[in-house]
Formats: sequence, C-alpha cells, structure tokens
Amino acid sequence: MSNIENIVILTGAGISAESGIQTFRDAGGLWEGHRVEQVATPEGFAADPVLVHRFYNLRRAALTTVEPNAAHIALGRLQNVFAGEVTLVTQNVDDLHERGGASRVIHMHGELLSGFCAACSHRWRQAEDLSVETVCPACHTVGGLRPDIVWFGEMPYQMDRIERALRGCDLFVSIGTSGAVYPAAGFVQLAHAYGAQTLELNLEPTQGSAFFSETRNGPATQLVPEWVNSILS
Ligand code: BJW
Repeated sequence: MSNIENIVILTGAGISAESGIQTFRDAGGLWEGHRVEQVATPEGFAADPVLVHRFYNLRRAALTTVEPNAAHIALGRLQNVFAGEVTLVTQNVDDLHERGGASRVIHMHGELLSGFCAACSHRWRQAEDLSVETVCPACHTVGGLRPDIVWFGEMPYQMDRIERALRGCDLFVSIGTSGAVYPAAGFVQLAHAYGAQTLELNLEPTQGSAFFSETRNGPATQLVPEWVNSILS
C-alpha cells in the first residue's frame, strides 16, 4: 500500500470487544435486558427517562473497569506517527481510542462521557451519573438533560467533516463493525466512489464485505497491529 497519504478509519463495537465491552449485534437485540427501542431512540427516552438514564449511567460507570487493547493502541500510534493524515471516526461511545493514544477522534454516535442539554444545546464532560433532576451547568434548566448519544432517527455528528475526509482519502479501513447501521455502513461505497482503496478488518465476514476491495478476518487485537505495522514500515 504505497503512496497512501490520507487514511480514514471507521471503528465499531468489535474493536472494544476484547477490552470487555459487549458488541451490539452479539447481545441478541437486547442491551442489559432492554430492547433497542426502549434505550436507543428519542421516543424511548421520552417514555421513560429514568430507565434510559439508568442504562447509560451503568455503561458510563463500566468504562472505569475496562482498558484499551492492542488495537486501540496501534491506531493511536498510527495517528501520532504517520506522515500523512489519519481521520479516526468511531461509532463507539466509549473513550478507549483516546486512552489508547489517539488525539483526534470523531465520535459520530456521541460519547458516554458527555452530557447534552436539549434546552440550550450545551455539551460538557460528564463523568458522573445523569438523572432527570440534573441541572444544566450552562442554562440551569432542570430535566432537559440527556446522554450525549445519537439514537436511531437522529443525525450522527460531524457528517460534513466525515464526508470531506472520505472524499479526500486514498484508503478507507473499516474495523470491527457489522455494517448494519447507516450512514456509517455506506462509507465504504462513498470512499470507493471517490477512488479510495478499501479494507475491512473484522472477526468474521459482514453484510458489507462484498463492497471492500480487501477483507481480513480475525480478532482486532491481532489484525490491527499487523496492519498498522505494515503501513508504518
Ligand atoms: C470483532 C470482534 C473482535 C466482534 N475483533 N471484530 C432502513 C434502511 C437503511 C437505513 C435505515 C433504515 N431504517 C432506519 C434507518 C436509519 C438508521 C439505521 O441504520 N437503522 C438500521 C438498523 C437499518 N440509522 C439511523 O437512524 C442513524 N441516523 C440517521 O440515519 O440519520 C439520518 C441521516 C441520513 C443521511 C445522512 C446522515 C444521516 C443514527 C444511528 C444511531 C446508531 N446508534 C447506536 C446506538 C448508540 C447508543 C448506544 O451505544 O447505546 O450506535 S445503534 C448501535 O449500532 C450503536 C453502534 O455504534 C451501531 C453500530 O454497531 P457496530 O459498532 O457495527 O456493532 P455490531 O455489534 O453491530 O458489530 C460488531 C462487529 O464486530 C461484528 O461484525 C463482529 O463480528 C465484530 N467483532 N468481536 C474484530 N474481537
């Protein structure tokens, strides 16, 4: 893979699986016993904000029990050492890329460690539990706060920036994502249409595998460091 200057990397739940965070599709459609519609839609939050806050509070607290793995660390190293540009886009809401050394991460589906005020659109770092009684640190509204997570039916973050990066990349790499959720699932076709090489690194074939020019199957902690070494050698 010579003459590569601009790389876009998309990661999904599979990259954090070996750190001990359960992937979505492997959870059998239930997250901690809840249906997706209950905990990952604006309608579910409106119907039962106490339950949804409890669900995300548990997942936020669980971040303190997990560590970045060799795949996160390899991507952090790539972003810091590679002579060209590495745009790292993740669908994950954990902070393992940052703790693995990555300095510029686009969290297109939001972050567990962020709070969002629906009343004034203020965002802030939120390491503690949120509740229906939490007060917005900016506008002091009570009850308008929500986890800073992109739920189904909502627009993912930084789509303009991601599309610009896809348009200008020579190589698009998808790591540990099933390709079941859009718009991320469509990035490979966009990158291909703009002339990029495309590579999928995943435990097993996915429904999007046919769109990639090359697919490698295996655990991320093995495939990602191998691939990063080949790029940096
Ligand atoms: C390993 C491994 C190891 C395991 N090593 N690999 C009909 C058709 C098309 C689209 C739609 C439709 N109906 C509705 C839509 C749109 C909808 C959508 O895509 N729905 C699908 C279900 C069909 N999308 C949206 O609503 C999005 N917004 C939107 O489209 O806005 C309009 C728009 C239009 C045009 C442009 C832009 C926007 C918003 C999507 C929000 C997704 N949110 C979630 C939940 C976040 C909350 C939370 O975390 O609690 O984000 S859903 C969930 O899925 C989460 C993930 O980020 C996302 C992707 O999952 P991911 O990461 O791929 O995980 P898995 O579990 O699916 O896969 C893991 C993979 O890893 C597997 O392949 C394993 O094999 C592999 N693996 N161990 C390597 N060790």
